Order: sequence, then C-alpha cells, then structure tokens
Amino acid sequence: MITKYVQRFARNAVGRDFVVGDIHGCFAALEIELAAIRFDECIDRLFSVGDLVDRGPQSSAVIDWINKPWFHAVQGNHEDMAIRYVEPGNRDRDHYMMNGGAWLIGMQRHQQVEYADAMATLPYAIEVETDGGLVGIVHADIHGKTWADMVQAFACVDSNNKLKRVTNDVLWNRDRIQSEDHSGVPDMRAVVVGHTPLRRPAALGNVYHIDTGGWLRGGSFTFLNLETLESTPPRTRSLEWEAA
Ligand SMILES: [Mn+2]
Repeated sequence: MITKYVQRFARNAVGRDFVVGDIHGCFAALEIELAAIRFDECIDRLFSVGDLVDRGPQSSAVIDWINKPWFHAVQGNHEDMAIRYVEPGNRDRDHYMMNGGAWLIGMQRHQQVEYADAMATLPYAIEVETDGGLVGIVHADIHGKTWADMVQAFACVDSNNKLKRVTNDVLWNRDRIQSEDHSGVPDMRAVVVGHTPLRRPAALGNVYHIDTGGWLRGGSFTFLNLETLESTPPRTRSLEWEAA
C-alpha cells in the first residue's frame, strides 16, 4: 500500500536515474557536479536522500529545487527541523539555529510558512522501479526489519505520536552504520541513504550510504546510478568516516 508518506516512481525508460547525497544548501556546487556527469534535465532524473537545507549558502533555493520536474527528494531530519521550527508555539529556535537554520529564522513569518509548506510536501520514502528490482530511498534508515514493515507502519499512522515513532528511524537512525551491520534490507534490490558523512560512498549489504559531505568541503557529491548501482566516485570496501 502506498501512502502520502511513501512515493513510487516507474522505471525511467528514456534516461538515467541518479541519487545524490545530502546537499545542505550547496545547490551551486551541485549544479557544477551535475554538469560534470552530463546530467540531462530532459530525460534524466535526480533523486535526493534529503537534508536539502541548512549549513550551506543557498538553502533558500530549496523551493526552486522542489519545483524542478526532474528532482525528487525525501525529507531529511533538517527538513523536519525546519518544518517544526515554523509550527506555532515552537521553542526550538536555539536548537535550530545551532543546526544551521539561520537562513529560515531570519525570514518573515509568511515566508517561513511558505518554505515549511513546500518541504512538508516531500515524502519520507521513495521507491523507484529499475530493471533489477525496486530501489528504496530514505534519509537515515528504514523503520522495522523490512521495507514492507516500514510501508505498513506509515499506512497505519493515525496520530503525531505514531508518525514520530516511524520517522525517528527514517530521519535519524544511525544504528546500522555505527554497528557496521551488513544484513541489509531483504525485500528490496537496494536501499539508498545519507545522513552520516563518509569520505567515500560505501555499501553495507544492499544499503548504500552516499552522504560524502559535499557540503563540508564545498562540493564533492556522490551520484549513485539506480540502474547499475555504481557511483561517482566509486564506493570503498570499508567505511571511511568523515571527521565532521
Ligand atoms: Mn541528516
């Protein structure tokens, strides 16, 4: 069952599909790297593991990017923080400021609402059909043991508390990478995540970690081709942690 929290895309029959790691407001650097892989806006699609905003210089371009017909992102924990910051009665100003939210905090109220509404349209999970099977995209990790568990949990969400229980894993969970768990996700061809900066992309079982901290050094993104599961730059066998 597909809910508004989970969005599915049919196979791209005409061009290539890529997933890019965390962007964090570095859209100008991203554009340069897209040109380097000869990204074709007419036929190719770019998926994103989320964390589009905060820390980098062009966070306010996020609405333009959400509106691009070839760009499809899931929410990351930074989108979630931004949306929560704009909710009435929020007292997390200092917390969001510390996490790079100055660009939004400095805006007028009606603009903040416009940005929060745009980010809230993003799903938490994306499924893409490929010749080799279904590939999933979430920001941090799945919720539960299988992708189907997570989709079912999203389908059963009828309160903010239930949603928070699922999104705590989807947006924040680092257990798999911290424990170097190679067990993978059994009911998917692959799952692609960001959230934890690495020097080089890596795979734990069929879970691909592609946040190579392009935003930390001003532009070195990983693009994972969804059909071949090869990436630019290529992945390494062992985890190389980024000193964030
Ligand atoms: Mn994150």
